[in-house]
Amino acid sequence: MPTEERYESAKKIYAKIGVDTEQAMKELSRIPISMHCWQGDDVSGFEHAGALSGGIQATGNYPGKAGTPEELMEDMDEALSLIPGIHKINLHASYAITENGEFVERDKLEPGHFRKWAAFAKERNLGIDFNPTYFAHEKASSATLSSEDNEIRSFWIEHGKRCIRIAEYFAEESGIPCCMNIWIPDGFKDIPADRTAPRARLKDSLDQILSIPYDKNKVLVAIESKVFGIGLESYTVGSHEFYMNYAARNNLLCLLDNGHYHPTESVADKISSMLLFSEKVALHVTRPVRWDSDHVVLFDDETREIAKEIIRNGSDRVLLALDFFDASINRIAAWVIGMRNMQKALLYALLLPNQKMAVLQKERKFTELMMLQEELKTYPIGDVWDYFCEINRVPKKEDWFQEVQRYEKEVLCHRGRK
Ligand code: RNT
Ligand code: ZN
Repeated sequence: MPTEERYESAKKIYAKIGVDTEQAMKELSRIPISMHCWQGDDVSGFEHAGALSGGIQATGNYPGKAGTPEELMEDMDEALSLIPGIHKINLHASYAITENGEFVERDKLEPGHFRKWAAFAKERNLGIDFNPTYFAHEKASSATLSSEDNEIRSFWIEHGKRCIRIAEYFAEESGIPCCMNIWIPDGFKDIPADRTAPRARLKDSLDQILSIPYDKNKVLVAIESKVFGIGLESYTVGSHEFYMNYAARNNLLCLLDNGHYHPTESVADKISSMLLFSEKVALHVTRPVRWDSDHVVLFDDETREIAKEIIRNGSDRVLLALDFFDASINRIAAWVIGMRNMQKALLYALLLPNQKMAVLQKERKFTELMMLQEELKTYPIGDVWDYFCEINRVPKKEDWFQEVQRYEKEVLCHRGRK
């Protein structure tokens, strides 16, 4: 049956429970997802100075990894051509594009080093999000913004300030606000003797970074907490409580990464509380398998639950980004699968009779609520999704994979192993 016919039939089925599929698709196409550049090269960046560090790890060595700005941009284009809608790209400071590839220290970075990225985004109508890079650097081997060494701490404070300038430049060039997210790996492998001093130093470092004047409508500063990292299992300076309080006091965005909490904690559950006290919240959607493993985002319960909260609380109040890095499979497919799954989860949430279910809860009709929630799982979302892909002129179902296979054969395989 043609896609349109299947869609028309699905439309009727949803209409029966009071769900408008047209409205759902309209809203879905208005939700930008920030696609992280670092899935394209296993978080390597272009400095070629050191290995990944900071307690995070990309595993696998699937051939064809992007090694240059041109290759990474080409790969991002390939991925974006298979994802419906208009999105944003998410960059790290370690992806600066310098003159002849010369090394520029992180405390010397300037907007000019990101001119090519700004042009790339502008040509494609994409917004840009940005992250200072506080890892994979010799000065990050022990600590960064919480360092007891004043010279090291100043270096990283200066990096943060420079990144605010770059974020502002991105916002000006693209005409779209830039979310600048600060994440640092600082912590201890074993039980600390003093939990307060490093946090006090981090607090002071953030105060200093944020003391520079910048346009708060253009740069939305976010701070990302974590529970632990590899080799940093016992204590993380930038914990959830630290940043939640810092963000509330200083009117910044709290960024919740669903790999950064204890395994049975639900980030979906946190969103409503955050939004009762802040105008907006930022997310890194990932898939933690037993630990903060950063697997590709699936169309699974956790992602759907997060999507429901985004839709129910207002998608314009959530800054949505993905954060995973799988080097064991085709990296472009990883992007496409993760992005499309996030969109499917959002569509799933948009196709729920949310008002009706809230009333059932209010009336404490829990049997009916459970029944309905379960029946809704087998409603024809796939027919709406295929139609959404069709009207957005991207391949439907698994059809996009042929293109990734062609690209792998004709482009990736000629890059050699890096
Ligand atoms: C690390 C954080 C952080 C990074 C990226 C590369 O645990 O999740 O967001 O993944 O900045
Ligand atoms: Zn993250």
